[in-house]
Amino acid sequence: MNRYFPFVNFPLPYAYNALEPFIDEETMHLHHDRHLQTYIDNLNQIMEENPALQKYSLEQLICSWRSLPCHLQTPVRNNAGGIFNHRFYFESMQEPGTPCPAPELFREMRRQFGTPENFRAEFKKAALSVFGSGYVWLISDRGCLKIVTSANQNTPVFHGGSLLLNIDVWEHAYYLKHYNMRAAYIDDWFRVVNWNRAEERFQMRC
Ligand code: MN3
Repeated sequence: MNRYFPFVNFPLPYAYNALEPFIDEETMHLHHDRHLQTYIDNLNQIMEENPALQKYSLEQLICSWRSLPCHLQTPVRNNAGGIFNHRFYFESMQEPGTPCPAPELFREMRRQFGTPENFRAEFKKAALSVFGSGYVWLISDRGCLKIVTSANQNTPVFHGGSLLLNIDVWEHAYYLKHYNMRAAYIDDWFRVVNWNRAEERFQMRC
């Protein structure tokens, strides 16, 4: 992923219809080509108008938005987070049925949650608990798995490889196919999770 200005909307790592029938092609077009593109366009415009920001990476902008001038804090946080969170979300999915071994992550999951099914239930509960728009994340805090939520386009403060997985629960992520049934979307999302990608992140953790 490109981490510095100018930010580019790279193609998805799979076809738009690759996640069918769980996540539909039209949603993927709108989500990637319009929603993510808007965050990229907005952040590029902010960076063009404020060249002093151009030396910062996307991650640095997300971690240090509080140190920016007041009028830039919210737009930088929203748009930098919108890019990072969406890239992370799209990279965390794959064509259903693709083998995706994650032995270390599942071993830790069993240790902490008992079974993968218990983990899924906890994660789903958290995803249903997000009021309005936001994300749910699986993070590794010094090797300890935690489920955390974030509002809007906020990104949990992270250190290196500690973010493992996220689900976008903004309505635009599921409304065309699942209408207002977020629970059905969460169940379908579990069918397309790229656990192998989460395992790679888990092994890179700090
Ligand atoms: Mn989204």
